[in-house]
Amino acid sequence: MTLNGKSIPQKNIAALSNKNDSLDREIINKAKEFGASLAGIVNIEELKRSPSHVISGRVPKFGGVGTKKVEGRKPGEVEWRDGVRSAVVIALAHSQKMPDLDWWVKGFKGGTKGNVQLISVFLKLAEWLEKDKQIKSTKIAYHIEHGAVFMKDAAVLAGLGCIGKNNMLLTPDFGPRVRLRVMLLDVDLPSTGIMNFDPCFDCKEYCKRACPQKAFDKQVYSSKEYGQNELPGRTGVYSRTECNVQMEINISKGKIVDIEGSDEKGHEVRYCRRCELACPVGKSENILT
Ligand code: B12
Repeated sequence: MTLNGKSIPQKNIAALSNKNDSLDREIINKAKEFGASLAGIVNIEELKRSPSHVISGRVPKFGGVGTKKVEGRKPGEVEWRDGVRSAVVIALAHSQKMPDLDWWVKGFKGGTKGNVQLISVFLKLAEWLEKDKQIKSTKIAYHIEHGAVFMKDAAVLAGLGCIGKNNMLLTPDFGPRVRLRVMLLDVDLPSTGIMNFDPCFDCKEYCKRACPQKAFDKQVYSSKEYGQNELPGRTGVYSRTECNVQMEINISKGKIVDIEGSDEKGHEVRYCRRCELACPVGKSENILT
């Protein structure tokens, strides 16, 4: 195990954690105490080898919603920082009963109310890690071009759930109705581990049928072409270009609203969640379409 790039003597590793709890458990419990619905740990070397990180530089370039133009950075290419060994992945439940958690407001710091909550969990966790455990953490962005990692892969390796046929992270308790955030650590922890969970196995694929743009109707990527079996939509049937058409429609239907906690106004967008809300996995609040 290393800390701040230096290896720590075995006896000090024990001192980092409580008598009865391993360090990873302690971090996970703290993240939940600070407001995360789910939390886990992913090892960075493992994350680098995960499907999205391996494929992202090879799939056709995408400059749609969820990407940023940054000088000197290729779209969708992750930049790995030195000294980073593991990461904490957290999820916040975005229940259908609280749709405003997901509404994106241009001009509102954090973008959505849900994201503000995720950021606040990491602010508290970073402080606790530094003070109580002398562990350095690095808060990272949402957009890959601003320094993020592919969060769904991180969440799967951290044991939060699996990738469903709707191409989203599915969790046992909340289905796909969660939003994610990742914070990097300089301590070398193992991944919490992949969960044995596949609710899509014999599902009637409500998600795919719910898509207004038929984004799951064609084979877009193949294992033969990309040399890996874990593809967008699991088998390569998810088209982000088609999905993005719907996102652009949602943007065009956005409206000007007051920004909470300020005198400013912003443009509010309610992005499509049809493939997500149609999923029967998780709590009983779902709509089956
Ligand atoms: C860019 C982006 C978009 C773009 C492009 C999406 C894309 N998939 O290419 C657009 C605008 C279209 C989009 C749409 C949506 N997005 Co988006 N998006 C992102 C962003 C910033 C990067 C995603 C990306 O580029 N992936 C790379 C592409 C190449 O891979 P992929 O299509 O995801 O497919 C990979 C996985 O399926 C994986 N995989 C498949 N099987 C397996 C098995 C294992 C074991 C593992 C480890 C991995 C794995 O491998 C595939 C690659 O080969 C992330 C945030 C982040 N930093 O990660 C949010 C994110 C993925 N989006 C999210 C959401 C919620 C949405 C939408 C529902 C819109 C909305 N209301 O917010 C839709 C859902 C689309 C869908 N069904 O996938 C959430 C997903 C939460 C969840 N529960 O999964 C994220 C994580 C953001 C967040 N705040 O939490 N998004």
